[in-house]
Amino acid sequence: MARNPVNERDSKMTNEADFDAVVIGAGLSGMYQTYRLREMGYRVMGVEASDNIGGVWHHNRYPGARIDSESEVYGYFWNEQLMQEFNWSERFAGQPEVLRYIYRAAEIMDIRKDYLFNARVQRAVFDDATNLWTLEFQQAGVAPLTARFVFSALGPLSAPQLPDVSGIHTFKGETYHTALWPRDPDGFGPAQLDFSNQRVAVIGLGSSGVQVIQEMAKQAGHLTVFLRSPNWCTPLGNGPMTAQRMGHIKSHYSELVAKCDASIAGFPHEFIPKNLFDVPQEERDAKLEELYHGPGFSLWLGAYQDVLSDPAANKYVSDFVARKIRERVKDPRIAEMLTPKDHGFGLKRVPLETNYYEVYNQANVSVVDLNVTPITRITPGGIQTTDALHEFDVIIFATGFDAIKGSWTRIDIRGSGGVALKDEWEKGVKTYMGLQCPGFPNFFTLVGPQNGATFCNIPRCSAVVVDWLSEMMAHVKTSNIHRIEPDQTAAEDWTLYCAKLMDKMLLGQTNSWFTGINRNIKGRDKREVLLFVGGNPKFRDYCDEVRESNYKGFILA
Ligand code: NA7
Repeated sequence: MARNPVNERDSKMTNEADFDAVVIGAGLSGMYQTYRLREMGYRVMGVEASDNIGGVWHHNRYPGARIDSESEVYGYFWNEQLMQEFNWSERFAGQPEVLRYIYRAAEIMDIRKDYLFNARVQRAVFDDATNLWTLEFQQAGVAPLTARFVFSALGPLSAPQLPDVSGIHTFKGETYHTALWPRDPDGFGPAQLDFSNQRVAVIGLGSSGVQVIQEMAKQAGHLTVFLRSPNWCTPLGNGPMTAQRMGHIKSHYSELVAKCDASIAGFPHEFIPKNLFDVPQEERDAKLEELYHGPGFSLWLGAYQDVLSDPAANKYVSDFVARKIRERVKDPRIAEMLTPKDHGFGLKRVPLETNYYEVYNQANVSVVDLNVTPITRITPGGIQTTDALHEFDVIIFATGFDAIKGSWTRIDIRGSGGVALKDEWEKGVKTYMGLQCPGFPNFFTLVGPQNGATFCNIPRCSAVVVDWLSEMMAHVKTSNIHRIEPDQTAAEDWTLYCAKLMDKMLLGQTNSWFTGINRNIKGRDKREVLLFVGGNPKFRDYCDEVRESNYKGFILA
């Protein structure tokens, strides 16, 4: 049952704010934050743009969508009941199963009643006189509300981005964006669409593109892949989750949690504490082979410690994966097209795949190299490139997101003195711990730019953030604090720290959504410091230090 803000407001007329806190977003982070605040006795309300919970798993229902982290480490480690009760059916769960897990988690937290759905925040304005935020919504029927604290759990990958190509609306066939896929009205997955005998185009070769291509190659009459920047993809290693394996996981959860917590990115993979060239060639080649066939991010996050920082070690692994591509793709011309030239292995998000490269050996699959013949426009019949009109029934845009910043900059957020967050971020993102921006009191970003959870297994690492913020909110309650904002210098130092960490990594010198580059958005052609790449343990240590020093760097009043 959704909440009715009008009634809530009427019943709270004597209070200065409608709510103590409002949480924006009903994804995994937002739901947990709402739950924690409610359990602490705060008057909290969750607001969600969509009509249901689940965040990215509610929207990204394209065929083939699944997690790239081991099922058992994707979720709420804090919820013992859920950990012991839920049985995953695959080692890397598909989107419908992840959403089913989220529904069960919501049931356990009894969280739906705390949310107002179909309420997309359009504007959030801070009032210096009262230290309150007013939220206004896009939907005309949703009344504005006021709250002292805003927890924005918007998700770093939730603002879908179409390609900057003219004519999209003139296309007479069907168009889909992977992150806005039609839903099965009665189930957890996608709507039942029939692609057999259809001529299908896919634009985009990120994680979503790779997953949807694998599936469309099975379903479509003919599939044409429009390739601009291929990625280094490695095998997912999926398979059924046996009852025996699930039982073993359940009886060893504490070890698993400890393993994830000790790792850089919250996954059960750890870098080998040796440099690649310090290991004899035969041994390292055997290790790379083993990791390539290992589950999940084994090769990306479990290889030698210098692979993502030393150019020679990185080239060695890139050459290894390039050989794999050549072995798996029969046509050497296509293998060459699918081999990245603009970045080394692991310097952009590594898509995980299942028979992806073999798809290009199928008779019903062809490739258009946009680096040779770019798209000029979309026409009623299909996609026009510089040399031909390619005709289609369906175009799938796997073109990603306005990543990390976009979910926030698409809302008109006005801080102290009416300053717009968007304008501030255009000058350069500056945050303290990726949790607050100077000039935006009482406004928290949960998995936002420069936060420890953003370059991490998000459900695991965002829970760290939620727990920490909740402890801070306990302090707020006992100390009667009305205003929290970061000190300018603390934010400058944090941003500099993030930049220094990023500089040590080769991915900081690579154009990707990790570094704020988006070729479809004007002005997004310069690299930015959007990630904290120091790793989960370092972030947690920093959080502990700040809490123990009475929240140094924050101004509490
Ligand atoms: P990504 O990783 O941002 O991938 C988007 C892809 O779309 C990428 O290959 C882009 O190529 C391509 N793209 C975007 N615009 C165009 C145009 N105009 N023409 C051709 N190709 C284009 O998004 P995903 O949804 O796959 O994944 C995002 C994250 O979600 C993923 O890492 C997981 O964590 C979940 P480009 O690189 O711009 O040349």
